[in-house]
Amino acid sequence: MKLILGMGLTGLSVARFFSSNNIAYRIADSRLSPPMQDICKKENLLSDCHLGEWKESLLDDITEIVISPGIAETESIVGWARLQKIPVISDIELFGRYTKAPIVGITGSNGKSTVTQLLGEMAIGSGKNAVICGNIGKPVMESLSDEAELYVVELSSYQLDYTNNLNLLTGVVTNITPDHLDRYPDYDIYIASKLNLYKYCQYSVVNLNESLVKSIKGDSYYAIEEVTQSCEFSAKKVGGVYTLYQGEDILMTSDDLIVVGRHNVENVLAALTLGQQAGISVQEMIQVAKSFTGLPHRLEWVTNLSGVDYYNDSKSTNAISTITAIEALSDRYKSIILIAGGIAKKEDYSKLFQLISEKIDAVILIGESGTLFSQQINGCPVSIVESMKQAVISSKAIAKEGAILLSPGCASFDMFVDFNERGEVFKRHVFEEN
Ligand code: UMA
Ligand code: ADP
Repeated sequence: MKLILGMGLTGLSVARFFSSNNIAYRIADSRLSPPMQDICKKENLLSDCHLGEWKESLLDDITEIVISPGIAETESIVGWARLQKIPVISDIELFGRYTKAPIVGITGSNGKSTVTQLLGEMAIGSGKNAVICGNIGKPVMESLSDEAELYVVELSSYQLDYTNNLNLLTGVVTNITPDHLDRYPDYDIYIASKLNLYKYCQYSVVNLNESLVKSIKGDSYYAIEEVTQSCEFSAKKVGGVYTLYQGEDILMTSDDLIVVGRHNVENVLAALTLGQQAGISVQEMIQVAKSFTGLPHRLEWVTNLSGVDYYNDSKSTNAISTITAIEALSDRYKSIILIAGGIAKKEDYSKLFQLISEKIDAVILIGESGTLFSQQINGCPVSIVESMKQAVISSKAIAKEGAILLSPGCASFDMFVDFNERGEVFKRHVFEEN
């Protein structure tokens, strides 16, 4: 019998799959009211179910465990399973056993969802029946389809940690910077977790701008500026505009893109390089890249009110993504007001604070990290407010031109359900607080 650990999106998708394929399973969650309990109950998926504190007896008669990515290796149930030598796998490994179409895997500290969505849209635009799934929010076990011609899968390090077997046609680690350090004993283990992706790739795609990745022997490379002969796709910046190349041939410039910033040029190069390995026509990929509007909450342009542009970058949950957002916008605007804060990650924010002092006109802080951040930011006015509404009102009162940027650099759970809600609340107040 199988054991499903976790009754969130992953657990529900695996239970549905086992149930419809007559595979016997037990499902357990260490919370008493897990998020998907009601749906599981309605769909009669709970005939062998345990809620609350883990018990070793959950492992009786179990031959394999499919674990949800949010459950850490340090949980007692994982320890007991290891001692009893019961295999523990991710939904990704399970998915790999049932797929008939090639899989492209995308991981990295930032840019995973953007590259996954863009490549998926490129594949669909070229006429392939492509399925976009994984950590992006659509569990892989709900995405299996006999008609699929390509799976474009976002992979988190948590999912990779419980994956031992997987066949990827191609894959990329977009970049590696400190993140999730509450879950990993140290940064090196997090790095190794990300790089594991390449073990599974038939054709490895490597970003030569990434110092922690570029030593990997790739089959195809991309880079901005650090162009070598081996780079299939590349970009060079002249006078504030990036020109994108395939070999020596010019493909387009950053002015042709709707998404902004160097990081998005990098994301386009990643998608082009993966797409070429997956057999998608470059011309068709370029057409899609030019009309790609990006995902909501990732440096999303919201509106212009009284000459001020508003950007929602709520998905920024670490220092480097806020640094990226500030750098992208400071190419365009002389004045930027930043709304930041939330639950700070276990990482060094000093580079972000330095950049704030150089490029930001004023900072409005929200959330748990407010006081700590305010003590460390120098060189520009800082205020702490109680709510997103207040943050929007305060930023509007200061901004006379330029941009107001929500880019928290922190997790959202102190004030919001998730980054989606944080971004939606921001946008609502932008339009309401006039
Ligand atoms: N649980 C326990 N005990 C624990 C921890 C969790 O029982 O010690 C239970 C919870 O009570 C809950 C279930 O496990 O019922 C939740 O499982 P989960 O946290 O793994 O979340 P899912 O709902 O299954 O969603 C997961 C991903 N979540 C995480 O990795 C934390 C989703 O990524 C992903 O979209 C989804 O699978 C589909 O593949 C979210 C995420 O935040 C968006 N990912 C991280 C990120 O992007 O940085 C990695
Ligand atoms: P992920 O899925 O890895 O979290 P997203 O595409 O959702 O990545 O973007 C998360 C945050 O990182 C957003 O704030 C976004 O603007 C920023 N970002 C996107 N691509 C990159 C990149 N290549 N490098 C650095 N930051 C990026």
